[in-house]
Amino acid sequence: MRALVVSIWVFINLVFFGMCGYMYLLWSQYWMFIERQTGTTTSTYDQQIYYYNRGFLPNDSNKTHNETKLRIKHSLKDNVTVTLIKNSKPRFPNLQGREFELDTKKYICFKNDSFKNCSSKSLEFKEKILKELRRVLEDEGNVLKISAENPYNVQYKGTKGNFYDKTPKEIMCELKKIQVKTLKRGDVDRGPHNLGDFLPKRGLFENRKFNSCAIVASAGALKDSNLGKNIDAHDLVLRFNHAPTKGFEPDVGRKTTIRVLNSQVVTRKEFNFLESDIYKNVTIVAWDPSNYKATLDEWLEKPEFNLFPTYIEYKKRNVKARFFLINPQSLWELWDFLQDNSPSRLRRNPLSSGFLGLGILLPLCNFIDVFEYVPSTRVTKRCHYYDPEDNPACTFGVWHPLAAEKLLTYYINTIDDRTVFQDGYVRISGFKNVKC
Ligand code: NCC
Repeated sequence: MRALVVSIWVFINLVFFGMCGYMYLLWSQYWMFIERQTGTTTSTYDQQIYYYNRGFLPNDSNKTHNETKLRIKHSLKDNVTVTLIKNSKPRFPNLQGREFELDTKKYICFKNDSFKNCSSKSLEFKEKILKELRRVLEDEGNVLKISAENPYNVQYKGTKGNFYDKTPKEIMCELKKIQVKTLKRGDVDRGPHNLGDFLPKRGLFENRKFNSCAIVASAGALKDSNLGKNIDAHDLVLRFNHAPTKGFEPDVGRKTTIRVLNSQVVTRKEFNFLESDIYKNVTIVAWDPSNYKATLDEWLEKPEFNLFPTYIEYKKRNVKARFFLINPQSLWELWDFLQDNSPSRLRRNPLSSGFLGLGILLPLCNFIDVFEYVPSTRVTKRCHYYDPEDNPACTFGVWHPLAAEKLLTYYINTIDDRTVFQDGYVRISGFKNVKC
C-alpha cells in the first residue's frame, strides 16, 4: 500500500515538474519570438544578419540612413525603412548557447608537434567546427529564432532528408544528376536588348576536361596561409567576385581561369566591372537569382540586378571574351538538392557562389580542391583575406545557407582531416570518378 502511495506521489511530481518545464520552454520561446519582432534581440546571429544586410551593427549610431541604403543587399530593396535595433539584455537565457570561440590558435600544429599530437588537435578542432556549423544550421531552421522571409517565393515540395543517412557516394550520385547550365545562343529568343545575339554558342568548357582544379573561397582564413604555390599548381583555378590576387600571391596564388561573379559585382558601379583588369583575360561566369518558380523568360524580363546591358556592353568591347550566364533555374536545382539532404529548413535564399563554383566544376575536373571553404584552424572572425573587416557571418552564413553547404561539402570530401583542418582544403572527386 505504502509503495503504491509513494509511486503515485512520484508520478504526480513528475507530471507536475514536466509540465512546468514544458511551460517554461514555451514561455521563453514566446518571449524570444516577441523580442525578435520588436527588434530587441541580442542573438549573435541575428545581429550578424543585421550587420550582413546593412553593413554595420545595430548599436552603431554613427551610420546615416544613406549609408544604410548603400549596403542593403538582395531582397532588401531601396524602399526598406531601417529601424535601428536597441541593444538590450535578454530576459531569458539564450537557448542558442555561446557564440563559437574563434580563438582557434591552440589547434594549429607546429613543426615540433608529433604526428599523434597534431592528429588529435585536428580532431578536436574538427568536432568544434562541425558542431558550430550544425548549430547554425539548426538555428536557421528554427522560425522562432530566425526570420522566415521568403523573398524568392520558394515553394519546396521535396522531402527533407539527412545526408548522414546516405553514403557520400549516394550523395555524389544525386549531385551528378544536376547539371549547372549556362545560357547558350539558342536558349534565348533574342531576349532583352537582343541578349541572345551575344550569348556564346557553346556551354562552358563544353569539350574540355581538366585534371586538377582549385576553388579559392575568399575567406579571411587564407591570410598568411602560404597556399599560393599549391593553388597555382592546379590546372584550373576558380575565384569569386572581386577577390584579388595582386599583392596576395603567397597566400592565394596568381593564376585565375574562371571568375564566378554574383550580379551585384557585374552591375554596381563600385566594382568597375567594365574597366577593371581583374575581369579581363579570364572566363567569367555570372549568376543572378530568379524567383524559385520563374521561367527563363520571366527572369530575363525581371532579373534581380539588371546585368544584361552590362553583359552586352562587355561583349561588345571584348568580342572574344568568354562570358557565361548561369541559367537561374540551375541555382534552385542546387538549392533543392541541398534541402533534400538537410534535416532542417534552409534559408529560402540562393546558395553562395562557393557551392555554385563546385557545381560548375564537378563535371569538368578529375578532382577539385576547395580552399578555405570548410574552415581550417586558421579561421578567425575576419571575413575576407583581402579586407580587414571582421564578420563571422561570412564564414558561418546568415543569408546564404552556408552552414548546410559546408557540412555537406565536408561529408563528400575525400582527403584526410589533417589536410582539411591544418592545410585548409577539402578534395572532391569529379563526376567522372563517381560510378553510380
Ligand atoms: O564574400 P564572397 O561571397 O564574395 O565570397 C565568395 C565565396 O567564398 C566563400 N567564403 C567567403 C568568405 C568566408 N569567410 N568564407 C567563405 O566560405 C563563400 O562560399 C562565398 O560564396 C557570394 O557568394 O557571391 C558572396 O558575395 C558577397 C559580395 O556580394 C561580393 O563579395 C561582392 O562584394 C556577398 N556579400 C554581400 O553582399 C555583403 C556574400 O553574401 C556572398
